[in-house]
This record gives sequence, structure tokens and C-alpha cells, in this order.
Amino acid sequence: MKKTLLALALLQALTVHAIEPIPTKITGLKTPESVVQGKDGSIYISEIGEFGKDGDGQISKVDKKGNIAVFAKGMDDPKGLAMIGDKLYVADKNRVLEVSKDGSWQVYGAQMAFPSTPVFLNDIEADKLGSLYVSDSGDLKSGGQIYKIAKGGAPITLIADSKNPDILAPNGLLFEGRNHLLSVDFESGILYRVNLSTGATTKIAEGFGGGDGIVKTKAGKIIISDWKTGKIYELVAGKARLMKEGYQAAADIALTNDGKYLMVPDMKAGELDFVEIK
Ligand SMILES: [Ca+2]
Ligand SMILES: [Ca+2]
Repeated sequence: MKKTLLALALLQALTVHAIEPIPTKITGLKTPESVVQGKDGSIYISEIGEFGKDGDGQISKVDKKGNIAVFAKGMDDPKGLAMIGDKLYVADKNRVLEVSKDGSWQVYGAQMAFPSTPVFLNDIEADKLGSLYVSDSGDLKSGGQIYKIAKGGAPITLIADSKNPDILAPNGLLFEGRNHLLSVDFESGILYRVNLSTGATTKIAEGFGGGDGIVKTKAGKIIISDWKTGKIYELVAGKARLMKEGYQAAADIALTNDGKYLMVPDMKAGELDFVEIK
């Protein structure tokens, strides 16, 4: 009798732990850059394919059961992803694309509609009113831009450019309140706060290497990936503190909707890793 009760207790304990398995690492991706989870739980991953080769980029979709399939294809070098409602927005080299839920897509902000010619559109963030903010990393070292695309696709205006010496190669963007964006620079590894009205930058912290993605956890912690050295940092007391290393190229990170996992696209390994947030 006692043995039966013990077995039951053990079984219950095991069941509790088995409810939420850690998501399995996804492999075999073609130069993944960015990731976002939709409201229905599906995970979308941008895949550049060959860098600089047009037409071979795509978005893969992983459903809640873990099945992966190509969702949208024929893009150039798709990178940053953002969702507004059921539409997915993609920074694709020198244009922004709008992808419908059936995977069909159209150009949303054409190259010619930008106030200056975009070169290397990288991250994309949506605000609550439906505007998009896009970083252009330029030639990746000597001057980029941050643009705003108004709801509906126009007009496209300049928030900041290389007239501000801090804007070298802006990459990851993250909203901070209504009037500021956080921006991490791929060249300098410096995290800035950018005023959306004036374009003025304030340095927050340095040491993020080839800064790529920025997220804020539910507990309010800022986490930043370093593409160049494959490291993940957290911002602690104004300083970059190593959180995880060992990736080949940690690209544009994102959180799962429940806030429990950091999703890390390892661009050179062709993988999407899941890291538990503690
Ligand atoms: Ca490509
Ligand atoms: Ca990026």
C-alpha cells in the first residue's frame, strides 16, 4: 500500500515537470537572422540564404507542434521581423515587405520612397499605433540611418543619420516608452537611447561587440546579442555582463510570447536556439 502511494506521488511529481518541455533547437536553417512569435504561437524565422544574392531569401514558420515549413519565399536578404495584427513586416535589404497570413507579400516601403537610399535595412520595430521604425546599418561601419514608416506605408521620414556621429551602423531597435528607441550599434557595440522627435542620442552602455538584437524581459532586464563573437549579454547596473556564449553568430534575438525563453538565431550555424530566462 505504501509503495503504491509512493509510486503515485512520484508519478504526480514527474507529470508536473513534464507539462512544459523546453522547445527543441531548430536546425538546418539557411542563414537565419531574426525571429518573432505570432499571437497564435507560430514562430517566424527570416532566412537570408546567400548574402547579397537576391530571390533566395525566405521566411520559415514553425507551428505549435514544432513542424517547420517555408511560409514566404522569393525575398532578397530578409532580416528584421515585426508583427502588426496578422501582418508580418520584413526588412529586406533596401525595402520593407508586408507579408499576409497566407504567405503572399508585397513591397510596403519601396527603396525610392525613403528620404535617402537605404543600403542594409536591418532591424524593424512596430509601435502601438502601427508605425514602423527601421534601422539601416549602411556599410556596417561608417554611417547608417534610422527611419520611421508611418502607418499605411507613407510617408517615410528620417529619425537620425550619420550627421550624428553616434549613428555608425545602427542594428537592434527596441521601444522605450513612447518617445524613445533603444539602438545598439553593430560597429561600436554601444547601446544608445534615441529621441524620436530630435534624433538625439544618449549613450547608455558599451561593450556589446557587434551588437545585433535587443529584448527586454518581463522582469525588465535588457538582453543584447553580439553577432561578431556569438555572445549574449545582459545589462546590469549600466554595464554589459556576459550571459551566454558559444554561438557562431548570435543574430536578432526575441522573446517567446510567455516571456520564458530567449530565441537566438545562430546565423552561421543555421540554428534557432531557445534559452530559458531565469
Ligand atoms: Ca539572399
Ligand atoms: Ca539585426
